[in-house]
Amino acid sequence: MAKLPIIRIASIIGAIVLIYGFSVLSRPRYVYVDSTSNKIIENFNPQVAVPPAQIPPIQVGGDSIKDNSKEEELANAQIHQQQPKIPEVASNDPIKGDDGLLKVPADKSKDFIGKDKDIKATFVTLARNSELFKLIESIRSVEDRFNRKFNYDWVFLNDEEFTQEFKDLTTAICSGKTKYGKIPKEHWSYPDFIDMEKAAKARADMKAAKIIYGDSESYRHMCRFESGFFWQNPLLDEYDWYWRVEPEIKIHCDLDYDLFKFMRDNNKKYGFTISIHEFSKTIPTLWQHTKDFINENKQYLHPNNLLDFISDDNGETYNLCHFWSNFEIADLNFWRSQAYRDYFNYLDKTGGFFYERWGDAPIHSIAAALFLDKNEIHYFEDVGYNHGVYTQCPLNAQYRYDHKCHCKPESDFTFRGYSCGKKYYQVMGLEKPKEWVDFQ
Ligand SMILES: Nc1nc2c(ncn2[C@@H]2O[C@H](COP(=O)(O)OP(=O)(O)O)[C@@H](O)[C@H]2O)c(=O)[nH]1
Ligand SMILES: [Mg+2]
Repeated sequence: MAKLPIIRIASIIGAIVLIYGFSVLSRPRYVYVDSTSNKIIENFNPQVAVPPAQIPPIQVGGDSIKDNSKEEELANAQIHQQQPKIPEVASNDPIKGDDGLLKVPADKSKDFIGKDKDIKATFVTLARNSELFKLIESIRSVEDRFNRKFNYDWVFLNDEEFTQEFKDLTTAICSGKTKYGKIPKEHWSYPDFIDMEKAAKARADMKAAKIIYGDSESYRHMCRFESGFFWQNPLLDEYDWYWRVEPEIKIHCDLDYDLFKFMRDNNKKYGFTISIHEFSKTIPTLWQHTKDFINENKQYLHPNNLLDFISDDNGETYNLCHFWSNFEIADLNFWRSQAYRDYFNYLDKTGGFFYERWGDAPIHSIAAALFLDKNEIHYFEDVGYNHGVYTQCPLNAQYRYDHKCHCKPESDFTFRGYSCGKKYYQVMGLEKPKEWVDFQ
């Protein structure tokens, strides 16, 4: 009679042992490959090796300017707490400390260098509320590849009020301070000297001619704003440098150095990633007006200018080459200069933003090419950048591996027909990357 409970207990214990054994055997096995050495780390335990970060909750909403100096302080404290003694080692072997945990190899320490406090720089984005989710991906890309290491501020501008959702989400994702500005009416409307009928007719004609954005009024306000007013916005007053970011852009490679510091230390004033030809039908009279302006203001033409990049006949005609302005890293003080102010005001008075469809890219580029020393212009060949159908992808394979680029070299536009990359290399006397012949 006593046998039955014993058998019952034994079979329950047996079942428990079986279930436990099965669960141990069926547990997922982690295979950890150290990203620096590419070696498999035996017996890696992710729960021990990667302590979860104690991220303080981010307060969003409320003020249109986020003051996250406290967050910066906390983040710095965490970084130093988590990476207290980064061992200086030359070997590629995975490093284990006394506690047996993996340590960050020495060359990774540059991930935490932080920004130079003397550099007054910000990102700047003009966007509509409706573009929030396309923009978020762009910001994520810029933050992951660059700004999480530097925490520069971000200024957002819009011709309408930003929604709370826009402010909350962008503030949550940006590592620096975020600021939001509504563009004043006088920066985004028709000036009183514009003949509205003439402008409407121009739009109708350009629509009939199937010119891209030919009938758009908002696109024209946008181009005029980006040419003459974004740098006048009070939110940018405290900065010397900006990096322009638009929705639907990607950064393809890790940027392990401070691009703003590079600009400052190397005396650069305008940086770009892609150059391209403009649609001539959008700017029929822009070059003539530019020549007229220069004739009246010869003092602004820099003796060591880059005219040969934008003209093949020493200034007689414009060859349509320009820097693609959806990516720009530049010195705000260049746009604030008398030369550029006078040039913009001169162009604006002609009405060409509305009677034609002048883009801010050719205007910025012509000004940079004529008023700057050509050595003050910098081609960022190492960024890896995409907007729409055009991509810059570093052609050197070792560079791409070292910087974890995720672009296909076949997609690189730099040396293709419609690009102005070849022209730029030639005019600057630069040596093209040796791989270029395979990607033209
Ligand atoms: N707030 C606002 N931003 C605009 C407007 N039109 C264009 N933009 C922004 O201006 C930039 C260029 O516009 P986009 O449509 O991308 O022009 P594309 O790149 O030349 O095709 C982007 O950052 C847009 O978000 C507008 O009407 N209002
Ligand atoms: Mg765009």
